[in-house]
Order: sequence, then C-alpha cells, then structure tokens
Amino acid sequence: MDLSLPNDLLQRISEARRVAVLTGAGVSAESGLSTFRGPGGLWENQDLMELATPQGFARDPKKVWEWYAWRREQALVAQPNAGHLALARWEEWLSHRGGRLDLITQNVDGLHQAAGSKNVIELHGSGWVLRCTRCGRERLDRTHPLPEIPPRCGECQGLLRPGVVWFGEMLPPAALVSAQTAAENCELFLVAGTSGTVYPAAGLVEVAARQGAATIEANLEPTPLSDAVDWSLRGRSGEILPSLIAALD
Ligand code: BJW
Ligand code: ZN
Repeated sequence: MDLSLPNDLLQRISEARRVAVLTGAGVSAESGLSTFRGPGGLWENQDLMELATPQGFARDPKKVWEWYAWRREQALVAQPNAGHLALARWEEWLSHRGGRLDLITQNVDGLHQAAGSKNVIELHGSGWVLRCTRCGRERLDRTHPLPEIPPRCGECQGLLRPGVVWFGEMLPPAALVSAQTAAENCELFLVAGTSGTVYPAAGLVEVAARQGAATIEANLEPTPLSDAVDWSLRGRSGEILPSLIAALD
C-alpha cells in the first residue's frame, strides 16, 4: 500500500530524538486480538460495566475471570505484528543515536515486549499479573488454563484478580508519572490504534501538543483525537508504522 506520507512528516520523524508513542487495542488487532469498541469489538454484546469495573468483579468474579481467561488464551497464541515490530525497531534506532522512545500502552497483552520493545509503560496494567484481593501479593502467571476459576491465592486463599486497571480505578502511579513525563519531554508524539475515549490516556496527546511536540495519529477510523493532531493517518497500524520508520536512514 502506498501511504504517500508528506515530506515534512518524514523529516520530523527522522530528526526527532525523543519520541513518545501511545498505543491501544487496534495495534494488536492484526495479531488476531479483538478491540473493545466498534463492530466485532469485545463490548459489542457485553456490558463493559460488568466486565471492566471493580463493582462488576465483586458481583460476579467467575464471569469476569472467564472473560479474562479467554483473552489470555488468545494473547498466549498471538504473535507481534509488523506494527509492534516497527516500534521496537524505532526504539533501538533511537537508542543507538542517543535518543529515546517511550512506548506508553493501554494494552495488557504483552505483545510490545514480545516484539522487543524495552521502554514499555503499561498504563492499564498487565493481563499476565495476578493480584490477591486479600493480601495484595502479585505474581506473573501465563498459565492457561488456570487451575480454577476464579483463581485463589496460594498464600492466603484470597480471591485473585487480573492486574489490570478497570474503570474508576487509579492507574499505577509510577506508570502514570512516566507517561506524563514522556509526553512532556518528547519532540514527537504518535498515537496508534486507540479510540482516544479513555482518560487519562487520551489526554496525553494534548500534553505533548501543548509543549510543542509534533503529533501523529494512526488509526483505521477518525477518532476524537484526529482533529487535534498535526497528521492523522488513516489505515492499518501494521502498515502505517513500518512506513513511518522507513523514513529513518
Ligand atoms: C485500528 C486497527 C488497525 C482497529 N490499525 N487502528 C476525564 C473525562 C471523563 C472521564 C474520565 C476522565 N478521567 C477519568 C475518567 C473516567 C474513566 C474514563 O476515561 N471514562 C471515559 C469512558 C469517559 N477513566 C478511568 O476510570 C481510569 N481511571 C482513572 O482515571 O482514575 C482516576 C479517576 C477515577 C474515577 C473518576 C475520575 C478519575 C481507568 C481507565 C481504565 C480503562 N480500562 C480498560 C480495561 C483494561 C483491562 C483490559 O484490557 O481488560 O482499558 S477499558 C478499555 O479501554 C481498555 C483499553 O485500554 C481502553 C482503551 O481502549 P482502546 O485501546 O482505545 O480500544 P478501542 O477498542 O476503544 O479502540 C480501538 C481503536 O483501534 C479504534 O479506534 C479502531 O478504529 C482502531 N483500530 N484496528 C489501526 N488494524
Ligand atoms: Zn493472598
């Protein structure tokens, strides 16, 4: 596909040494993982208040865990796609030139790390972390299937929950500070594969724009962020992101 990117955009990309990227579910769509909103999205036939809030979990932990167990299974077999790989390559390219790329992701699937990205900020936690609702212990666990649903803590028998951030919950403070710092200090901010409807993640673009960063969006569809960015590119992230880094020498 010829995306015919404008020359001024390609120049900003090749000159930028501090880059921040915000990704959402759309970046993993080409790896076979569902997005949340829109046709075919995870919430098309499901109530997000039942699946992605602490209240929904308290009401029916088994139902919420069945949904996460299914998503963990999908993510376990998924491979990073060309979009994930392009971002990992860009980070490496910058690090060899004294630059830096901060990859802020709302995704909980771990595919950026699988692609080789190092500076990953998991704003909404990780689907591979299990946290005890009683003693607070956390562990990384990629087991599928889980021995029981809902799973229980090996230490105190308390109910385990996925280590993700649901609506109404605080984001991990260190991740939020890192994301804010990255947005405040970058020359270029790229937002890819997110509907831009969930805060505070969606507000980072404006933070970057206000301090003078060039802003780019890559998405199949227009979003509430499209008018606010300098370049809004329409298409698949698995095609757009590799074409952006093709601008690097
Ligand atoms: C492609 C593609 C391809 C597809 N190529 N593109 C300010 C104003 C109003 C409300 C608030 C506010 N600040 C906070 C709030 C409340 C709330 C919020 O944002 N509400 C809004 C809905 C209005 N935020 C919170 O509660 C957050 N906590 C917080 O702020 O704490 C303090 C506080 C609490 C209470 C009140 C006020 C302050 C927490 C948010 C947690 C979100 N959690 C989830 C679940 C995570 C775990 C899991 O994965 O299960 O995070 S919800 C879900 O949405 C998930 C995602 O990370 C997140 C964003 O979705 P994303 O990634 O954008 O996916 P989609 O499906 O929406 O979009 C996909 C896009 O890809 C589409 O645009 C497609 O076109 C595109 N696409 N294929 C390119 N191949
Ligand atoms: Zn415990």
